[in-house]
Amino acid sequence: MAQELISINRLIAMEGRRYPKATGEFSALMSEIVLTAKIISREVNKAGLIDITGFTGDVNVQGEEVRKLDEYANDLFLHILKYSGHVCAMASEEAEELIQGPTYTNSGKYVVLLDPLDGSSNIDANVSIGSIFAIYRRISPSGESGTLEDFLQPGRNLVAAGYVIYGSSTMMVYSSGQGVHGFTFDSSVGTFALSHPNIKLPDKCGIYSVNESYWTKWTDGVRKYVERCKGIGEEGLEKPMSARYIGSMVADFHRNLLYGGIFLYPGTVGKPQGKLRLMYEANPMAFILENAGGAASNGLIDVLDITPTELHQRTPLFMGNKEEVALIENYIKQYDLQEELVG
Ligand code: P6P
Repeated sequence: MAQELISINRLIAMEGRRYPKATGEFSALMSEIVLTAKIISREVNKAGLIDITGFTGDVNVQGEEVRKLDEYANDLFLHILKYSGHVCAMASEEAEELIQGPTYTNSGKYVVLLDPLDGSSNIDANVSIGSIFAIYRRISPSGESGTLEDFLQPGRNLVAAGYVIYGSSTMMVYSSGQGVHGFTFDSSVGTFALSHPNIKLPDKCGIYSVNESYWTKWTDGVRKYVERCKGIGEEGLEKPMSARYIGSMVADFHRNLLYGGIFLYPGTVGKPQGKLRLMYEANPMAFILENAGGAASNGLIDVLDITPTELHQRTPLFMGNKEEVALIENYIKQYDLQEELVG
């Protein structure tokens, strides 16, 4: 008998039935995100064939040159979600300010934060890239526009988070706090089919992912930990970990989630908060990891416990196997007295 095809929409509906008061609005919101992912997947997969790669000539809030595909992905996410009626406001890596919808969307129960196309510097090299989303329940009164306070919630409050990886196949990995599930896009039927139910981070951590070109700018604690991974010094592992770094966080994260590994983007002497953004990169990935049995830290505390103060704030990020994250925190406590270097 053919294996039962469980679509992401069906799994989300199944999860929703566990909540007697569920109105179906969350499921409908997720359907809009799924639709957006399908369209972006189509465009990413033909990007080399049409003039949609390369730069637009614009610069985003991060001061990064915007590529045509990430502008396309941003515009599409915002357009589809803006008019869905389920979202009272949105935030995006590509936009300085909050994005509000038309008045009728002021009754939307949720807010969504987006990294519409993470790793976009890799687009022209045909390297896997991804979209990241994070969903909070609004805290401002229904009927009014969404506010900044709706967004500046600790990651612990997330209702759901997920990412889409546009690679050899397109996958969506998602959690609403009831496990982590992976869906592979089957273009022949136009649906994301459940392919990786209830993903759990493997116990063995055989991979470390970090851009070692920043070695000289790290703190001593971070260097000591990476030396351990490389099998260097008294505390070096007898069997060093494998070094794997794609430079596209969604791709590095996805590989480590399935194979077991530790991802580091530390702060540096010049940039103690590092590069990655808390609200729409670190928090959603931390939420997924904790639901898969892993951990994510800024070097001092769990990422999900950070109280946000700014929409685009950055954070040092150490995420993967719990034991490895705890070890990094211990190295930082032991060697790095200057707390400002670790966020
Ligand atoms: P670096 C891509 O630009 C990104 O935001 C993440 O996807 C990735 O992990 C990181 O930056 C790579 O940064 O400094 O190592 O090139």
